Amino acid sequence: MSENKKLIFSGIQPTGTFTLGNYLGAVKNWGPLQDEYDCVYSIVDLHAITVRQDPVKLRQNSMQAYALLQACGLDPKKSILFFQSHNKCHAELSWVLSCTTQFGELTRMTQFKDKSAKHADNINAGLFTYPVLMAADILAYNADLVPIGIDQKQHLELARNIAQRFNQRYGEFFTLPEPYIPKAGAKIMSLQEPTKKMSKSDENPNACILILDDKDTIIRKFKRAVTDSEAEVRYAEGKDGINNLMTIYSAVTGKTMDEIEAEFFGKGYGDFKLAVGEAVADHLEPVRSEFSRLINDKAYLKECYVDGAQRAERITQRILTKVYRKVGFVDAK
Ligand code: ATP
Ligand code: LTN
Repeated sequence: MSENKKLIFSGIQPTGTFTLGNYLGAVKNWGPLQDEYDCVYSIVDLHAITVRQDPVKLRQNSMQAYALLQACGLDPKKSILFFQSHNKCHAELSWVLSCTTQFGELTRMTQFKDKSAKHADNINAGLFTYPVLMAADILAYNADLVPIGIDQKQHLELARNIAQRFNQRYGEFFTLPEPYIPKAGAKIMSLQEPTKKMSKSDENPNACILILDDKDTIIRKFKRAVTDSEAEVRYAEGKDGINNLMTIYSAVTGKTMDEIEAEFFGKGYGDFKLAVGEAVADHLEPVRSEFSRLINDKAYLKECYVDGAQRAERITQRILTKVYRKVGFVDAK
């Protein structure tokens, strides 16, 4: 890590295969940042257990997510790629920060409201304090920028508030992190209910494209995507399904909305859906083939994540030691 480059931190939960939403809203944008910034990317397994996870599946999903990061263009030599649970500083800092976070702030988090409605039989304390751990992830590195989809903006604002409050109480210390939200693809919607965000944990398999789906599956899911009763490929209010498909097509082809409208002028939704399906499948093909190569090389992956965790801990231990001193704990050494 260099002194003069800005630092980026982001994380993704190992709660299942990444969706096209995770990819376009987050992971796809992480690779191109690697040259300009010092980047730290984490598989946030501590966050994943805020909803019930089967231990065997969690371990599989975690290895899959780690391989997927690399398949999506992240280079373990350029960036730090690691599992959150392998660096103890995240959980330790989280405790300190939880003591500068107010109950009222956490009750306002929309993700907490959504997830506690969805998992009414398991509204655990971790689900409630989830955003404090996320703040710790970011502040443990004094990160400058945090690339995320739009749904995480509220959590990032909370992280800034926590940092500010800590700085007021103990003296200037934490950098206030800025969100980095992509212009196209910051919120990809469900293919079945286009007013809801596409999510890994959606029960309806037709609602989301998984980045490891094969070409036929991708095309079939797009064919079934919910649209409207018109037949015009046009970006407009009330056309949530079509707007979403146009956003996806634009994000994978680089075409503007005007260009897309011109390309499909006079054609029906069937042609458009097929074109979106083919463009997405072709775009994801290199990710899929790189993933199948990597996932079979467990020894290599282990080498990468062990090294990643050591490098991550080296940064955060220095910061955590200073935090402990500021708070008033007696030096351990
Ligand atoms: P879960 O369904 O398990 O809560 P998720 O699919 O929402 O998970 P996360 O691991 O919480 O995914 O998010 C990883 C990153 O992907 C975050 O930066 C988040 O903002 C982004 N992201 C998630 N869903 C979408 C989406 N539909 N569109 C754009 N970005 C998204
Ligand atoms: N809460 C995020 C995942 C996450 C994260 C982070 C993102 C955990 N820690 C730190 C950015 C920075 C989510 O996507 N649900």
